[in-house]
Amino acid sequence: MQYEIYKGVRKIRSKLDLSKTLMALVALALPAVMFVTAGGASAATPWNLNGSYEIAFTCTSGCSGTYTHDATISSQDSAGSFNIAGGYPAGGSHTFEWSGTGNVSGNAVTTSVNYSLGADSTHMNMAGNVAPSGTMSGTWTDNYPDGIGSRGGTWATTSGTASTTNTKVVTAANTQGWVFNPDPTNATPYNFTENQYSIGDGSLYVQPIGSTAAHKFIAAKTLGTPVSTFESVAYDFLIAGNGTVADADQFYLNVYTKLAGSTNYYDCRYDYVPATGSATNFTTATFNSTDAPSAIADRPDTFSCPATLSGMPAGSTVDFIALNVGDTSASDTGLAGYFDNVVINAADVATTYDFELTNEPSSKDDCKKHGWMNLTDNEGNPFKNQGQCVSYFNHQLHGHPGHDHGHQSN
Ligand SMILES: [Ca+2]
Repeated sequence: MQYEIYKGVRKIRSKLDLSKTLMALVALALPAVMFVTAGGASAATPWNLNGSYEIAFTCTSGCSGTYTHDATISSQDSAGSFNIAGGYPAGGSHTFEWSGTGNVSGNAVTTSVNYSLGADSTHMNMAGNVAPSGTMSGTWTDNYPDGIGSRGGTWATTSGTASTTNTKVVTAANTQGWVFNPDPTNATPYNFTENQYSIGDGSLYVQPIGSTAAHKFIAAKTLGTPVSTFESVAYDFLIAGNGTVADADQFYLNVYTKLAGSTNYYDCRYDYVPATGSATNFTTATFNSTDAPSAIADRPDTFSCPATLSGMPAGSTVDFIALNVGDTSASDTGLAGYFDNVVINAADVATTYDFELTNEPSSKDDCKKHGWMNLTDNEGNPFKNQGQCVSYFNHQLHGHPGHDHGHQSN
């Protein structure tokens, strides 16, 4: 399993490298400012690693076993450099501790730390990658014991995820371009809720599907992104209602593509179906443009769809994506579920869509520069203007220290 994740990351890396080469070629024909973006040595990354993690270190050379450490990453700067400190056992009274620095560039992560407790004189290096969902994994080496040994193995985060530097909060008041139930004739009711979440403190709840076979749920997002820069889609889902783990395949993704200049609804539709899911915890489904899809919808015309999304000809675009619950069969009746943390990776930018019941201002400044348009009160209601947003912050949040901020129920 770990190998599969790593292999997936490697696929993304090679795709990134290819797109950078393409960007460099394009840059030759563009003004000099483009060279700075494409050829600069700066460590552009879509990821913000600051946060708390648990990391499982598996020893494969010079030792054996898996040891889960806790770790805190802080102070990531614009060059991608950060501080990292951790220890073993995770969450307990440490018998081993280490600290040092690291860097994230693109999806690549490196760290260099020294032990300060339990393994004096030991230095450890880690190298790995951030997966589209924000989990991280890679390999490590150290010089235990006494600074002269040689050990190594693999590591993977088991708790905590990197966030993207570009997170959009999706609420009923501001859907950030998402369209829910675009076809009203087969719609299934939904609502935003704080009963479950994988990031933030809310998610989107798809209510139990009705007994009409055509009923299902669709969440669509228009993209218009060139296929050549499209890398991956990841999303978290939780099976609910009368669903079981066998219903993971009912929480699937469609990617609708168009050929250059096409006036068709779509030319090739790539379908991606999760292999596993859970009715107790959120499961992350990740699909890369180079992955073989579960199915391809090919129009009955002279163009034959390539085997993978990434194989679409130059000039093709990803017109939109759709997250689904249900396959319009009678067996969908009673199936429900949750979505959260949709991460779309394109053109080296990862955008996180965080589904939430509310998106309250945390300062007066949040309301300014049209910020109020993205925000809500503690019931998810939008503001009418900047003044109402500022007033809400002053009176409902800031002025009443004991007031319920909407994150707990009274
Ligand atoms: Ca959320």
